[in-house]
Amino acid sequence: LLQHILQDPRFRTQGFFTRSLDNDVLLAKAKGNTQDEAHQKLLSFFADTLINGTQIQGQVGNPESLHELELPTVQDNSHPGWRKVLLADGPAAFASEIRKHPHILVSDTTWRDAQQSILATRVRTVDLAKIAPYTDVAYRHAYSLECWGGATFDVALRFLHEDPWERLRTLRKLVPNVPFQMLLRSVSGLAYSAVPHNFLEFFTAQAVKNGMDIIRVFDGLNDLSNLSVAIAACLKAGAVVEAAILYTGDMLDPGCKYSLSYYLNLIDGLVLTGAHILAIKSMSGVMKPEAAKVLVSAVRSRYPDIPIHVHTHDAAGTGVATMLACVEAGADLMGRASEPEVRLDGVRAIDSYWAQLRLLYAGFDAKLSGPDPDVYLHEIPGGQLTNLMFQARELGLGSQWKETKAAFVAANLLLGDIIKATPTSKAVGDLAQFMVNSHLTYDDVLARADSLNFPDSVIDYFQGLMGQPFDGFPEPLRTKVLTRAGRAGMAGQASAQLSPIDINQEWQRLRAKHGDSITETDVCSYVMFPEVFTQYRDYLSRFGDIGLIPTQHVLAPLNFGQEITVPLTDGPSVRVELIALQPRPEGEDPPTERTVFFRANGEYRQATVHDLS
Ligand code: 3PY
Ligand code: ZN
Repeated sequence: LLQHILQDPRFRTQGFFTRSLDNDVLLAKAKGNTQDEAHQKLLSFFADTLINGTQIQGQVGNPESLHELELPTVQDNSHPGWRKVLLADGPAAFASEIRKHPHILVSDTTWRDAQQSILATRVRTVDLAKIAPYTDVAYRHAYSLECWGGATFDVALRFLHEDPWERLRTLRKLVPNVPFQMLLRSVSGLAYSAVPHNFLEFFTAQAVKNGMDIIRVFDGLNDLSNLSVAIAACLKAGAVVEAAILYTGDMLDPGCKYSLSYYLNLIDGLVLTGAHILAIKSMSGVMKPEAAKVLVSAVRSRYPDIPIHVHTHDAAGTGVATMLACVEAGADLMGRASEPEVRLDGVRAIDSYWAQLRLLYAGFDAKLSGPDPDVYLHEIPGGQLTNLMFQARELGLGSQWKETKAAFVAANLLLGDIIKATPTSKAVGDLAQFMVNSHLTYDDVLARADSLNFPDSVIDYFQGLMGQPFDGFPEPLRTKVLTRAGRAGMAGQASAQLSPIDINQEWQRLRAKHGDSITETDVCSYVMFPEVFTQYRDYLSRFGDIGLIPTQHVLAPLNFGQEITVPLTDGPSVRVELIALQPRPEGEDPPTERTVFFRANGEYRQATVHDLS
């Protein structure tokens, strides 16, 4: 077949006998045809996926179904949606209407926390966009759709090769009626340690401008000064602000340092910031029903007017019981438990879409076999739990997961038995993996701290870039780690101590490097994730925008002889058929170059890629 193609006169006249993928793109560029250039990048993408496997890193095994996802039928819903109230009356009135509302309200986390905790945050925008209009109708009564922030931003750029801002804008257009909610890692923004204050203000303003409604602000150490600074930025940006406390340990255990009075003190401070809503976030799912009842009742009686939003995970299997306890204790309603107004028919229809999607993304599914009360011991947050399990499984060592969990417990104690949510949970996780890989025990770390090369996140934590633990850093470990790293510890709020970023200058610099298409939201991505953003732009120049390619053709190679139609972001869709693959040259091991032959819109084309398989 290959011979046949090579002899085809039409193929020869295309003139694509260039050697490498980059040359193919250059050639198309030289011809001054941007559409041709876009097609060439697309073919390079399919060629690379065929030879080297999916470009969405982290897939273990194959999708369990490659069928087109079936969409539900549209339902009616006469409810106007809470976003109308917000747009008409503003955040404060919105919060007060929420509080007065006689029914419990629901926040759906499928697009953010659920896919982060179950599918390694790999769900692509195109698949969210498909179900978005139905979600806007079926969830019309919902308080919010949590859809952004947390790991979604980083993973979109790093692994999905797509722009998280474009996701926000796309979904916003498709969901005009239900409020959108995001997470903010207090003064870290969406990054892993503090960002300068002026940038935090710029970023949160951009988030609102691009369609965000509600920002839940949490801090990986429950550091009130961090929280206050971040909340002020979000209020200035015009968002509805949820101030969150992170629930850790077992509040009713007298030995636990995170006691009821610890949380109530924190909440007193948060109320003073002017945040519209209080959130209790049990990111690992360790808040037991009885503790939840005590905590929510105490907050409710102290602050009768402020809405309370509870978030938990079902890691130990007690999530539902905890939620019911919170409702009974007065979370987010007028004092009497009342059923939410959820449209079950609509929700069920959407659920069937997600069940199919889960098969498509099966290679990223953490495949939790059921609840595991071990979480009460290790307290690993939901998103991180599956991430660490996944990594342990990828290493293929049966005992690795058990060891990682034990090391996580030891690492948490070494860092001071801290609150654990991004970025502090990452510091604990990185230290745990470092201990497993280097066969270090708790005592080894303490004894050899002056000579160990600790992970960067651990050094950032000890430096004070993630805030201050409420009972101080453990010594002498902190001093030893910082001395070894040549850094000085910071006291007080970190983002105020960082030099402001000249946002215009960054913008000009990025334009000089990547061209005039760079926008202010690109600047935000770059500031928080400089390397990842640069890699993303390099990816675009090699493979183009892959955002609209159907996921079944992104997670699995094309079949020979099957013609598919691929929509492109700029320009009309293109018909692509995979025709032939050059065999690996005899005797040559990878890396080598191989050419793949296609028909695109009826014309023979080729793309040459490095075989790294
Ligand atoms: C994140 O920041 O990614 C979280 O999920 C925190 O719970
Ligand atoms: Zn969560």
